[in-house]
Amino acid sequence: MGFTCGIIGLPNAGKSTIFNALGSARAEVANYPFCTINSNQGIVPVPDDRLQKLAKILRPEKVTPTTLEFWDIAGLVKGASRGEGLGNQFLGNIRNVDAVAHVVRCFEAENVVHVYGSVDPRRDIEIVQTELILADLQTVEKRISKATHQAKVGDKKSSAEIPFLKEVQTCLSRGLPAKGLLLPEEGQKIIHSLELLTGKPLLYVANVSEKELKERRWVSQVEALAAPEKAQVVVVCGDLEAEMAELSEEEQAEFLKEMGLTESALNQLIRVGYRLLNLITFYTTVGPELRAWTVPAGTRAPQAAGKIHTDMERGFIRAEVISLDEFVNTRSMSLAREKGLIRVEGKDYIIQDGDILHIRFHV
Ligand SMILES: Nc1nc2c(ncn2[C@@H]2O[C@H](COP(=O)(O)OP(=O)(O)O)[C@@H](O)[C@H]2O)c(=O)[nH]1
Ligand SMILES: [Mg+2]
Repeated sequence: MGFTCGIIGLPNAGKSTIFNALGSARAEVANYPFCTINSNQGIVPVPDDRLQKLAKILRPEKVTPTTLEFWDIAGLVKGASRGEGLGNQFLGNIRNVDAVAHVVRCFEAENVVHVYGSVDPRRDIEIVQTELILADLQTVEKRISKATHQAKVGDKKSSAEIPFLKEVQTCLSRGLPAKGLLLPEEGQKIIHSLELLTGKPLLYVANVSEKELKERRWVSQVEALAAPEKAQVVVVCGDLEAEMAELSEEEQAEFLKEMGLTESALNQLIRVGYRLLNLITFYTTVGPELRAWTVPAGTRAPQAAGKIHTDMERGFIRAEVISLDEFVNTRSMSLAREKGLIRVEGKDYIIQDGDILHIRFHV
């Protein structure tokens, strides 16, 4: 199962430009190509300093990073929640992603029309958010009427749901996203089952010109709107990143140095997107391959083993675990073993970010 981040925003915000340029973000993870599933779905390697550190010590034949999938979701305009433009297709696609990257236009360009006439991040964000909220309101209201009907014929579960649903309805009618709502676990579960668009983790991508990169006139507007939602803002210079995508790896590094940057904004976007999903990374070093794997925080050892191979979950015996930091300090597995740094963990062990695992299993 892959984790997906949907790129949304108004037309001509630079979504496709950023999506296409994501292919160049492989700079830090050599030899792992951007893989296009189709024109608007692509898989990118997640930049990972720790993996590079491990590779330097272990010198494996092959290094495989973990990946994140991006979707370039087209078609949001005012009225999308009522099916305007590509509204229905848009809503269907965004329902299927795990997190959302909202691209906001913060660049002026005479040759690129703005559907609403001018650069105005505040207005643009509001338009997009309003459509998402309206779509969610429809979802909740449908569920309320269904639950009310079932409660009338004596369904206790449905009548218990109604107060929570009403709370979500009130929140959305006030123009607020569902994810800000604090409900008890029972309520959270109901919300989760509704798959609300405004319940998904979200980050903003401010697509800027080189001029705006220095001035931050519009970026500061995006930041001001993001702050109360505790959402991250990644500043990307879309056309610059697209130019960079054409360069070789060495040229890219040189280019970044000239700009006074340490990494491409797209790498940052991938990193932030990954963090947003509440995922952790563990590593395996079996045979010639060093590999990073992704699981949701809170995953237990057998299920993590199941990511590698279903047989490993079924026949799970135990996991031998060392944290990446401890391994990097010792620099050798056999030395780590001698020092007793490798722990033996059972099926209830919860995987920690940065664990290096060796799974023992029956075949
Ligand atoms: N000047 C400038 N143009 C950009 C930038 N990002 C995208 N564009 C241009 O804006 C137009 C629309 O971009 P596109 O990525 O197709 O927007 P989308 O509709 O959101 O997918 C294209 O002609 C891009 O070349 C940018 O940062 N600066
Ligand atoms: Mg596009």
